[in-house]
Amino acid sequence: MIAMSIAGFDPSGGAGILSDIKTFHALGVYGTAVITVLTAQNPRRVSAIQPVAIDLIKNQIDIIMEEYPIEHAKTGMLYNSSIVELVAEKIQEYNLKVVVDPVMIAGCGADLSDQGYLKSLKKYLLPVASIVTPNIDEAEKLSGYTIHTLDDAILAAEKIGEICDVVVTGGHLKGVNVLYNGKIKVIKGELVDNINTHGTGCTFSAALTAGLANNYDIIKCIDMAIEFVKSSVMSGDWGTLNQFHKLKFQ
Ligand code: PXL
Repeated sequence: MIAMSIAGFDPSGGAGILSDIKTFHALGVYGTAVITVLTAQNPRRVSAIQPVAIDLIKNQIDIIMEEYPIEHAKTGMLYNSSIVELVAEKIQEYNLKVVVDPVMIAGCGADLSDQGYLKSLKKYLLPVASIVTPNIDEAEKLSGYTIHTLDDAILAAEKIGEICDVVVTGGHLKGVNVLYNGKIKVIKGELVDNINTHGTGCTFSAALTAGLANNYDIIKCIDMAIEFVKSSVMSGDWGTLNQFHKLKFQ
């Protein structure tokens, strides 16, 4: 199995493309990596963001697709509307099945997107996505609804589901995840009392992508992603995730 992550670089290794590749690797999927943005950060703060030139992002995708039979990809931090539009075009050009992690704000509170990003995400990327994986804050922004309760999350999932399938992830909703893929399914997770949560969104969406690359059905993929994130948080060190644990799809 092989997959592609199109995402930003977090040198701490907890989030972004390093986290995606570690997750693919732990789940037996060969990971290729297209870097969209360089950042300088640790789990406590982000000190710099430098988008990669559009032509270089385009080149990375094209040269990988020239050689590898990739059908499944995930997107992470895309930062601005030009990158979102390019990635949406490439997804269509190569007919990729894509999990979109609609990264907006880092766990430490830093803004990870530029003006116009949210609008482009809804207009160009979600319509070509297989599934989008917002947390509660991102689901509020994508749906325009405020979310306090499970019922609110269900309404938001239905609203986002007008564009593409969606799983609203439950880190901020007592661990409950809400899938909408034509109908609602509430999938229970469990919150772990631990500080190693930097990059849980990236890890969840990468694990989901690994499951889809293995052709598992969406419910099994979500169950596996929930379990993988839980064990990643539990085995984390350095305030970030540590994926040197053995959890395989079976
Ligand atoms: O967790 C969201 C995220 C995604 N991608 C990159 C990040 C972060 C959070 O810090 O740095 C590159």
